[in-house]
Amino acid sequence: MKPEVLQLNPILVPSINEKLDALYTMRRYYEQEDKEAYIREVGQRIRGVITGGHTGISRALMERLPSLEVVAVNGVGTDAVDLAYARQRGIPVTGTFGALTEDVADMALGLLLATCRNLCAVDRFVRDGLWPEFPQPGSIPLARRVSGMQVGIVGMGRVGQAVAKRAAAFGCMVRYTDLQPIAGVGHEFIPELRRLAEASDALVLCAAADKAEGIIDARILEALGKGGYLINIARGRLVNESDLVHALRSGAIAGAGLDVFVDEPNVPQELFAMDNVVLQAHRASATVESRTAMGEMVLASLADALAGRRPAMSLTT
Ligand code: 8YV
Repeated sequence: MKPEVLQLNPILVPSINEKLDALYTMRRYYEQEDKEAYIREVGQRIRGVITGGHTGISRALMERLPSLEVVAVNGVGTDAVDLAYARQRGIPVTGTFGALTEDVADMALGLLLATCRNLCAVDRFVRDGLWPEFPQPGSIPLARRVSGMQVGIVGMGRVGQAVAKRAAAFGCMVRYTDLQPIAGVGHEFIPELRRLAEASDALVLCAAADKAEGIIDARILEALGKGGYLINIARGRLVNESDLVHALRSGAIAGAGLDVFVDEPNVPQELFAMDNVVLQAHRASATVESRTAMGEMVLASLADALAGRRPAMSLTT
């Protein structure tokens, strides 16, 4: 009998789904109308869970899966999983570490460029047929140069380092903060986030959310200043969103490029009318290449755990 695996989020790569279906009895939770009844029906037999980084799994749901042997997160953020509880039960919680680094860093640079150079606002201006109507050069405000900016990276893990590499290639001066200096990183380490914000034209958030919830608030945005930009490709809850809306509205910062939000898929409505804000829908790892590599890592984690081996990407065992 094939092991039963509960899948909390869809995977968009057909080859990965084919492999999952060949190896396991897939229980696609996200397709169920009555999730409660579904867990009553299949919960006892579930040996593996696949979930997304943002979705994670609640402790309450894990408690209803007595045969659970592995939680494979199809992502790198494990902040939505109760790791201490998993550890207590001896359940490996795995991530897809390294699989999405380059794409997430590309998105950070894409958002920085799009925000500073007004790419989306000007795209709308052209599409809406406004250029012939307002052909004067002054109809579109001048943009902000990205090359040579002072870039502050918050969280110098794999993604932070990949962002640093790209920013340096644009001639940017890179500084960073983290819980401690990161070995092998040559950029200047600034322990206090506020000082980093003061020294930066753009802050790029690359930190895990579990130890950093709400760290970007009015005080930090004020330190970033009127000419400053905030880029977030990590987690929405790193930011106090109402402080951010207020800072953008009052001109306390110059703009923001955001891929992630506190209450996805709900985005603060106030941002929709702001041309100095570029919005994405949690898309940083959403390439065929990353999602295929991530899916392969999920498959490897399930295979190891269900064969009684410790998965290489386990954080809890
Ligand atoms: C993914 C993420 O969108 O890696 C993470 O933690 O949030 C994202 O890259 C998500 O995990 C896909 O399911």
